[in-house]
Amino acid sequence: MMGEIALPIRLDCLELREIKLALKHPFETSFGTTTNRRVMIVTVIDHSGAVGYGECVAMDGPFYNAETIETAWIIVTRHVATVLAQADGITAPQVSQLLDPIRGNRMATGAVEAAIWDLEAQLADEPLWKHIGGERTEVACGVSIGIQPSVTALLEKVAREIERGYQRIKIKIKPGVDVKLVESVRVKYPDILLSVDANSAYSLDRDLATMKELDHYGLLMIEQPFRPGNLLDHAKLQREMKTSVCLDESITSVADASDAIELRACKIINIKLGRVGGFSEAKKIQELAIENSIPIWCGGMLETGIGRAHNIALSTLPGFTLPGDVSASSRYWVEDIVDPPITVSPRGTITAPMSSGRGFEVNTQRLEACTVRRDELSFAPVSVRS
Ligand code: OSB
Ligand code: MG
Repeated sequence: MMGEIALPIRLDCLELREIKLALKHPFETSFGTTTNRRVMIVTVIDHSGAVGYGECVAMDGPFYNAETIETAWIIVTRHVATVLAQADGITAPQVSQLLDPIRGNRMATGAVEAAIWDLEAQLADEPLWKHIGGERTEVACGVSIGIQPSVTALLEKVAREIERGYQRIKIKIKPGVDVKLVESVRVKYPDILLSVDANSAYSLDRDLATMKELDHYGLLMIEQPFRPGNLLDHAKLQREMKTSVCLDESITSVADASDAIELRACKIINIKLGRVGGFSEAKKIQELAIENSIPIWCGGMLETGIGRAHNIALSTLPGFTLPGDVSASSRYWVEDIVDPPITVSPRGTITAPMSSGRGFEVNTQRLEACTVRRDELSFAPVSVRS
């Protein structure tokens, strides 16, 4: 914060809501298809009435990682709230330390942490991206394209995203739906930055031959081929491949990143704010990656504008040199819950906002309209409750 010492934030209340938004198109990965996105939104409100927003990226089922929107709801209402109620004033950098005794459940704790950073940036009257130490004013954008019903459908999608200026195309793969897709995209586009994401669907024993075939297409990276705990197999694979292995699901903390780097299990790291528990942990991974010359990029989880705004802030940090899965609201939503929606320039970039906090206003009417469940946790002493 430009050398200033942040005043402790005194939280008045924390509001949780579940919203339900229909995706424009179903999004298929190796672990399933998402048609409606159920999202837990966290609102933190301080004594002055300032409001910070966070988005929990946990999905409907425990198939990307172990968390779900239900587990996140319980963790926040039962455990995060207890910790916050006991804290007598907090600063954003302290939140991850305070929540550290909560094992795992980082998407739950990370949503609250990010909301408090947003709130603190507003109180400091500076953009969130500057508040976390970001430097880049323009963020490079890539797209993640779900598994398509046919090669023709995939090629059409790829063509459209390239026309829009996106700087990197990532396609989802799963066993049996992989080499042919990559080959057809590569033949048509010999020079684009192209990568694949397997979401843990392969194994070294069974699929080394397929991995070696994928190695012939000049891919920028192959993201998370094996199961999250399987660092050793990723290291064995990386030894056999020219293509960089990138880890997503395997990296839940700076300790995981450190192990992966030491084992040479990857050459690239995808940092997702929610998966690692918020900005403080994400920054630790970012710093470690820079020390070890590991390129990093910001991953996405089909976020609404709130999560997207946080991802944009994260992407402004040094070291985020590869295009992220940070794309326009309109790729997923007919109408986003931020106003104006997030847009991408014809160069495939997003400009970091100059207004204070997350920089994208939440459309509260729209938010209300898609809310299906809510809870409010008050931290104010009983005597001042209205
Ligand atoms: O592995 O990066 C992933 C979406 C849901 C769950 C996991 C992943 C993804 C994506 C979409 O690839 C990225 C985006 O939000 O655009
Ligand atoms: Mg991924």
